[in-house]
Amino acid sequence: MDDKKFYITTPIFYANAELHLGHTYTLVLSDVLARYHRSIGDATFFLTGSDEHGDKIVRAAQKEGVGPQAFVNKNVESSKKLMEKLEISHDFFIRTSDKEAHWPGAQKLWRELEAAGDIYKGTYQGLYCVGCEAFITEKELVDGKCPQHDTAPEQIKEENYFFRLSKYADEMKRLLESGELKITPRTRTNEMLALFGGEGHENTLSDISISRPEGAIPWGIPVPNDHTQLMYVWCDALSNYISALGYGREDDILFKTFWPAEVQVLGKDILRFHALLWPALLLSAKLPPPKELLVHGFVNSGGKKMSKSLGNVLDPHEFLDEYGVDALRYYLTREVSPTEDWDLTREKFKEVYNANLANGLGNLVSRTLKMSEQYFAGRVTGDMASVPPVHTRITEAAVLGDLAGLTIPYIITNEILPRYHAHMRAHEIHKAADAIWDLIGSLDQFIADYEPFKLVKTDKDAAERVLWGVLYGLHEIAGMLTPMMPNAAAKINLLVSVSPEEAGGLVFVTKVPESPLFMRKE
Ligand code: ME8
Repeated sequence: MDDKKFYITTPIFYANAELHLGHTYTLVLSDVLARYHRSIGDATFFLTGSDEHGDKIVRAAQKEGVGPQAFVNKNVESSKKLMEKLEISHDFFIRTSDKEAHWPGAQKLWRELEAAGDIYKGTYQGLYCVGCEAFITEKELVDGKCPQHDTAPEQIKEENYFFRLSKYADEMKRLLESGELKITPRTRTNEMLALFGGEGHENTLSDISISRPEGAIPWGIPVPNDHTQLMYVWCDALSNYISALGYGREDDILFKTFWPAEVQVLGKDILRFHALLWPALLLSAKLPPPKELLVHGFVNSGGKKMSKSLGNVLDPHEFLDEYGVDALRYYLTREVSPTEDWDLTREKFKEVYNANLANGLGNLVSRTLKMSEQYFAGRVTGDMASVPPVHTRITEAAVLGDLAGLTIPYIITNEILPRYHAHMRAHEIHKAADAIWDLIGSLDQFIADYEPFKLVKTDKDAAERVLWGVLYGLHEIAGMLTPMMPNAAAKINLLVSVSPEEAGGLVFVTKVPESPLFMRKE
């Protein structure tokens, strides 16, 4: 990975309804990575946005009895509000209906494909799933329905422009096999490679239709030089990743700086478009493909993919309002595996909140700060060398193993931080978070070993050395928490500030919070 720049994108979400917990997951995962890369000094650009054209939008708008533009405006407004509440730190929000920011790039991409000889006119006859905004084959149907949307596709016959996807089959296969276009997790690469034709047709991809007659979907970007046709919504949508950087506009400095993307985050539902169509469009336009696609699993609800069309969505606002942004970001970062499917229940959320936030982190912060205030008037002086070693073998933090004889600063420097950074760089944010909670466990253990609340009566200096070790740990925890829980991290930093001491040590100046960081939920 190029350490100097970091361009990360989320899919642009359909502006046909409010965002639910599935989208929230993509946003939080991407935001943690963007914030992490900013924190290590990478020039970072984080893009998200909304996909506003196509059948699906037009039909949803009609249902509400408003025009498509007014309809998407309303949904975009609420998406942006949600993102604000979630503390998503995107640098730009691209909208495909934006004629200035997006259309020039989308149309330039089209012209490049044309110039490469990769666009031709043909007739499409077959099935179309409006939910997917994609042509679908008989083979893919389950009981005559699209398995993702549980709806029957429509039969259509139209005159369209086609893109010569077949021409890029060899090169695409090479990109995937060599890892030049990396897909995380690796198993998804194999899934994509399996799509390159069947037996006896080893290296084929079929050409695909990339426009629709204006009459069929009267809401989209006109094909350059043929206004009877509109760009197919996926072709329009995928180009957002470069149009947002200024591709096709006069000022394309961001494009020149940031493309290709280091990571494009997406759910497994739209991998094909990103692993096959998108790189082929880029190759045709003589642009490099993204470096990595980070593909996550589904958030399920009642055992099925959470989705607007299935009507089983959980509203992120519910969790934000009841537990706060830190708790939701915590859950999405640490309690789920990015590559698998998972089911969210309110019970599990509460249980984890109480165990790891109200008790784990919250309790450690509050008792440490109380001791600091009570015994040392909120000023604890010390240095790394004087922190005593952990006594007990830490059995709970299995990954850390036997820590007896090691000091907290040693454990942080040699165990916790290297693990944290390695996992963040590998986009394993749940494992990076585990490293933080292992440290929380170690600090709890360290307090249990020395009982500073008793020690202070017999040896105040020794108690100060112990407390200094815990505060040092909390300070490091705040640093590591910043990408995943920026708000909680900022609060801890306000409560535990550092000022250098002349003797080469550090003084932790602490305050007792007015209310607990995480109130226990009964
Ligand atoms: O597909 N679990 O938009 P979309 C996890 N506009 N992630 C989920 C999810 C779930 N249950 N539901 C949605 C589109 N997502 C196109 C994308 S990009 C050029 C165009 C997340 O609103 C996940 O990231 O249907 C998934 O890939 C994306 O939202 C689909 O959002």
